[in-house]
Amino acid sequence: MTLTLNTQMKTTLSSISLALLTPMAALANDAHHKPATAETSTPAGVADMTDAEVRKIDMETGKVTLRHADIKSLDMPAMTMVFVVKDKTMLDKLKTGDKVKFKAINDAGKFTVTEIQKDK
Ligand SMILES: [Cu+2]
Repeated sequence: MTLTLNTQMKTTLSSISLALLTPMAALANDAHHKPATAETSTPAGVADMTDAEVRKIDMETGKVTLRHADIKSLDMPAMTMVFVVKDKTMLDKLKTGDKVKFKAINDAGKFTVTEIQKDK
C-alpha cells in the first residue's frame, strides 16, 4: 500500500516537473524560429510559380493557352502555348485575359498545369 503510493507520487512528481520544463523549452524555440519560417515560406512558394496571361480556355478538352514568362523549372523561354490542366475544374474560375501565376510540369512531353491562381 505505502509502496504503491510512494511510487505513484514519485511518478506524478517527475511528470509534473517534465511537463513544466517541456513547454518552456518549446516556447523558447518557437519564439526564436517561428517568425523566420513564416517570412521565408511564403515568398519561396510564390517564387517558383510563373506569371502568365490567359489567352484561351477550352473547358471540354481541359486545355488552356497561356502567354507565359520564362519557366525556369522547364528551361523554357517566354512564349504563348497550350497547356493541358491536371484537373478541368481548375479552369472554372478563369477567363480570357486573366493575369495568373501557375506551375507546370513536363508529363512525358505533355506540358501540364498542376497549379494555377489569379494574380492579385
Ligand atoms: Cu512555353
